[in-house]
Amino acid sequence: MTIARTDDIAAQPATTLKLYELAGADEAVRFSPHCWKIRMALAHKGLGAERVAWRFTEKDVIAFSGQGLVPVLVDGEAVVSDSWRIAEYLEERFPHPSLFGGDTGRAVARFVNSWADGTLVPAIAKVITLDIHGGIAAKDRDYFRLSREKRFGMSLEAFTADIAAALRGLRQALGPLRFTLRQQPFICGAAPAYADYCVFGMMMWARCISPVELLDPDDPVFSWRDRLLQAHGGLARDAPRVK
Ligand SMILES: N[C@@H](CCC(=O)N[C@@H](CS)C(=O)NCC(=O)O)C(=O)O
Repeated sequence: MTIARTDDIAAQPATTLKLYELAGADEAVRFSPHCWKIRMALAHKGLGAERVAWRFTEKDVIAFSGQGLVPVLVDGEAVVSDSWRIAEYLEERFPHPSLFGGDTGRAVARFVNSWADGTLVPAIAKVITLDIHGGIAAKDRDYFRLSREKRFGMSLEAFTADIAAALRGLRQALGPLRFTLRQQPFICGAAPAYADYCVFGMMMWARCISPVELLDPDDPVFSWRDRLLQAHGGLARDAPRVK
């Protein structure tokens, strides 16, 4: 199956989709895990979108969405925020190929999304938070430091003080995924779908903004990540990373 790349707008059916994505100091570096879920979902459906770079402190730019986080998807008159809600919107508006494979698949994908957000985000944050601080626009740095130090209850430096221990914790947390991928190439079976993108978004978060390698090359999760890096014409493989 050939699926056009999200950023290859010329190859896409005419749509009015616009996706607001978190960008680093280099606006080509789009590192948000939740935005990556949607980039992969759009590619899965062969949809193009105008990708708008957005910075943490540009709350006014997305105020029209009624909240302050990205991704935000605009489809004509429709404005949708929150990656899970955007995935559901895309599934309804552009049913084929499916992101979920029906109601049961949607329910399981919701669990995988919650696991990624609830377990993997904090585990990876312990590895890459200082790299995020270094890779974002200068105007975002104070906001990022203050908001995250409040969230973590300690300085960014203290939070990321033991990266080796954080990597061990992450690799342990990936156990259920590792066991699954010993039996099948993707979380969703023979081919990737939204549950894969929920977890892969986490991997792209680190890959785009940090030089730290999260995975051991012998890990089945490493090979799975590699398959997704190549998917949809290498969209993720070719994505700009912080220098
Ligand atoms: N549950 C939301 C989370 C979105 C989210 O946390 N987005 C981050 C970027 S990864 C953001 O916009 N942060 C802005 C801020 O912290 O002010 C989703 O799945 O879309």
